[in-house]
Amino acid sequence: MLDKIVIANRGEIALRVLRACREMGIKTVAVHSTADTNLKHVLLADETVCIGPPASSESYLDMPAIISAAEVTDAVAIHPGYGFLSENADFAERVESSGFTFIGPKADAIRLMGDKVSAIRAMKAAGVPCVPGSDGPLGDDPDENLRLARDIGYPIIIKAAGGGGGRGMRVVHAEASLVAAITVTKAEARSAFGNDTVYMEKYLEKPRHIEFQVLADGQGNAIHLGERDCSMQRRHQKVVEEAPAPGITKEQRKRIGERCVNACLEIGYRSAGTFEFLYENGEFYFIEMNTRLQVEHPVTEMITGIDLVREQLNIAAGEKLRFRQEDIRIQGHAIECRINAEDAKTFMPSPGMISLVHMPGGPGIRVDSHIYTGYRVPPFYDSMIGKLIAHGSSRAAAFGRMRMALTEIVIEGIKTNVPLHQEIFQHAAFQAGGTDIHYLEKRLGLA
Ligand code: MV4
Repeated sequence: MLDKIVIANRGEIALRVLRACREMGIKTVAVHSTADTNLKHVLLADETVCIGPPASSESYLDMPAIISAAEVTDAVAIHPGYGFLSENADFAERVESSGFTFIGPKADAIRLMGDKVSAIRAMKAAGVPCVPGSDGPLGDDPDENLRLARDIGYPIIIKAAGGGGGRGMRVVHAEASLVAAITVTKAEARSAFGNDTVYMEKYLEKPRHIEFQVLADGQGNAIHLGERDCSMQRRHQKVVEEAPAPGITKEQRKRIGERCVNACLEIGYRSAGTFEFLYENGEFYFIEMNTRLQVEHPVTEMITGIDLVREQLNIAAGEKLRFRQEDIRIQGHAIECRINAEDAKTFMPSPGMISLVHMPGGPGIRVDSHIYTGYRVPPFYDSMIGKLIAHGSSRAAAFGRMRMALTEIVIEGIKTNVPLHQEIFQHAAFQAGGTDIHYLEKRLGLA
């Protein structure tokens, strides 16, 4: 097993990784900015290294500083968490060429999936269903692009190959605006990603966002752990996630899950990963793959009983996958609320001193959070301060527990989005299940 690892992240996910390490007897090094000396995992870690000033670009994104921290502490591996450097292929490469293990996929898999055109090409070749589209970069010939869009049928969407997660996209409803839309999206992509490659897809108007969790050991073994529904989102930020996805049958899960597993084997994937799909009219369409652990991984852990971080660490230590597909059983239903330090109505960030915390508990309740009474939420980073997760034998049971937990939770001194969650869990359409990606923004009067 790994002897000592660097946790190259902050907040709740750094604490989540530290807890898995402690349970497994792995020593931990917390690297942190000068604004983060009071983070819970920094206080708990075996060793700490301050890697720079508050700005992420000078700390959590500083590759040499993080690799140096691994060197001076004699760590053997680096866990990137999510965000920051977690999907940076150059970082993964530099970590491994410096003699450390990157707790994630190989750099070439990150690179393949980071370019959305190459990702779709690889997935299509592996038999994963994709959105009808250009099957490659758009060329410069306007007539050819017009012909392509006409064949696909309007509305279509232009996406940047270097984009993803909602950046660098433009919907086109009619032929008259196609050529200009391509020009503008290309220009934006060039300045945002340094890559003006764009591609075209059929625009799905009312899809759900359903993603499949996979685990692979890079030694010829891969499994899927079912799907999550992440449709409850605002401006590409997920608000509530659940697993399994309402209404998805065992047969659909098996069919799509097997495609994802096959794709992992085809590309030699290693570690945890997520295949993102749009789901509309009973069909799944692959859009992107995330080559990291995700924020919402706990809902999958709750319904499968598998600790995804533990498995990432085992795989990074060179062990073979400890489960076969037939070992995976989905038990009940889990929901997660992302708790943010922000105004519940305006969504303005609300950093500052937390004067009081009482976290809910009881059967089926899990809290993944680094906050404590007296903790000061710094203004420099993402506003997510924790996740509240409820598990139950059925979706209704999980909802009941979440509603209970949302009445019990106390966070004082800063504003949080708890009131928003309390409201969402009263929505009849959400209770019925299967609301699409536009539901929340419409309900909030934002769309
Ligand atoms: C789409 C789409 C409709 N049709 N692609 C946005 C984030 C990025 N991961 C892909 N996105 C979308 N791609 C086609 N062909 C609608 C979205 C989309 C979306 C997707 C998932 C979750 C939230 C979303 C919010 C707006 C648009």
